[in-house]
Amino acid sequence: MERILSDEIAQHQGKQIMLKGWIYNTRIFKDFAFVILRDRRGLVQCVLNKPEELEKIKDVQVETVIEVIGTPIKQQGSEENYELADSSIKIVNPVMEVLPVIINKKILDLNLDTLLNNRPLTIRNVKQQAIFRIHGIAQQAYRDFMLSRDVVEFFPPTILTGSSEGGSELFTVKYFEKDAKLSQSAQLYKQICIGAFERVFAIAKCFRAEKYATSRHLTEATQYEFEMAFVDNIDQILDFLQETIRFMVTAIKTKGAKDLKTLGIEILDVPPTIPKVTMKEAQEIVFKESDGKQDDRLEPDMSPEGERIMGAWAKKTHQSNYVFITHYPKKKRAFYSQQNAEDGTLTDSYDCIAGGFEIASGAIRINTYDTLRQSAIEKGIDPSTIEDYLNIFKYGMPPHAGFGMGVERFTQSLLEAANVREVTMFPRDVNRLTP
Ligand code: AMO
Repeated sequence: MERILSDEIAQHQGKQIMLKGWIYNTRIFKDFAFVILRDRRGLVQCVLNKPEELEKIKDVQVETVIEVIGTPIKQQGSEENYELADSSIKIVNPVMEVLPVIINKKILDLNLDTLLNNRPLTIRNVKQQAIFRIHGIAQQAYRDFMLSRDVVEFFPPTILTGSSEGGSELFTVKYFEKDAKLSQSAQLYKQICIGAFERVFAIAKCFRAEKYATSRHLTEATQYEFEMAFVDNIDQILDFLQETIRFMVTAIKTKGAKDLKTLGIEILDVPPTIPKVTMKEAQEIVFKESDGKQDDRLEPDMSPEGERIMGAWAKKTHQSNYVFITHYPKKKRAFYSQQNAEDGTLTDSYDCIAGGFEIASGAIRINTYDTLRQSAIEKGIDPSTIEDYLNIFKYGMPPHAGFGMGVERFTQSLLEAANVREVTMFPRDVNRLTP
């Protein structure tokens, strides 16, 4: 008999069908029992009333793999819900030990460490599944949007010889007789690629040896990478980022509607124009919005609290989950960021803040060899470690810009998760390398 999925049973009313899945729960009475079966589409109640069937489930535990044959009928008192009547059950693979955590509840009552330590099991929880389906829909939407805009997907390497972002946040790995570095981003490769394709994107892993145990930092993260040629102003690239986000949010609201309902989350539409302010303006807003309590006006960067306040400000004044902040100081941005023409201490750079923290970052890039090489040296990068990248700037690189958006942080902001690890299936951080 062909297997039917849980959300298809209404179409088979009155006919015998087979379901396959896991025992979500059982309720055993004297003459009958309910077995709730979970499959990838949801839950179905199966009614067992033959003594030999009741015997089979006497000692089974939840998460046992089962096959059930029965007849779909409308549940008593319900117009929409169907159950499987007169069911017979086959135990395909019994559970061997008592589960270390209870997962068949709507809301998992576990602290984050327990949730993550038991991830192979806790992903089976219905709400947890919804999170990761949405995470997948977001990535599919990013890819769909990029392809619809004539952007070529490329696949950057992750084992490199040096730094792409500067700083000391690099993992070193033994590479035969040499040491190699794990990629901090696809930055250098996406820039190289625009010389051929003009517009490229990737969904690429990045590794950051950051010892921050914050709610936003992973040591292994993923980025929505993008780079585009013949762009020399911030508005043009931020318009593109705005449309990327809009497309993704719309796709998630449509394709992820069922999962969002399971999670009880309503997502705001992206407004026609995402608010855009310079870093200096943002610091003034933060000062005013906090009644002078948060004063970053003399700081060279946005503080986490400042970002939080900007997120709240965007929501309050523009009904937007997103705000762009532009023109960060040169000393805080990576070597490839173009210096601002009017104020040499600033760069033509930008971040996107969503719901109170940074989810994306980018800049118009330096596109001349000498300036780029000099900028790398000033930031402490040995030019010989990025020679192949630097050399391509001798051979005709157009003005270009791009962005990197955190894949996990995007989902975190969308689902309003307090911690990025909640939306990362198997997170890696300073304290965690398993499961
Ligand atoms: P940046 O270093 O700001 O810029 O990274 C871009 C985005 O990637 C995400 N991200 C992280 N997410 C989780 N844990 C981390 N440790 C982590 N580090 C970064 C963030 C961040 O906004 N090459 C540039 C981008 C560009 O200019 O195109 C870059 O990597 O959401």
